[in-house]
Amino acid sequence: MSYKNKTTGGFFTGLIGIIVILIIIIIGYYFIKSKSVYNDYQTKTSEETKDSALQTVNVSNGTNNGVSIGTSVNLGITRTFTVNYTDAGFNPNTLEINGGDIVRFVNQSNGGMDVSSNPHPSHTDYPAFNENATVNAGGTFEFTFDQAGTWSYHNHLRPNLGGTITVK
Ligand SMILES: [Cu+2]
Repeated sequence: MSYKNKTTGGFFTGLIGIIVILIIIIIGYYFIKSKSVYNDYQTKTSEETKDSALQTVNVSNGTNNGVSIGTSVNLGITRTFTVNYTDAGFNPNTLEINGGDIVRFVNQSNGGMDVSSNPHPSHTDYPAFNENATVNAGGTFEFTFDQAGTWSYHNHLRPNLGGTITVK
């Protein structure tokens, strides 16, 4: 009697065990599937957010500055360097900057300052950089360096005083 019950019990226990395992597998399958769908959704959503954020930046820069999108992106990291010009010369004498950076030449000398690219007197190395004007003591001249290269310059009024700007 006890032998027969054991056999029956063993059979049903085995069957229930198999059903339980199948249910676990099915639940597990749907759990993993729903998780990957959720991850896809998360990735897609964050990409869309990034896209719209980028568009917002471009549009506002384009509106504010009236310049192309490519240029407006650079404006975010544009730096301004100051070079002081005294009766002793330009300080710092050499400067390394990135394309798009601005250099502000400040005239702290007792005379005029006319920043010009080398060579003197033709100023042909980087004509766009030529100040083509004279600022007196206290005046400033700013230039945005867009062209990569090593640009030497001088004060056209005192050609022996100069410096070099390297644009990466
Ligand atoms: Cu010159």
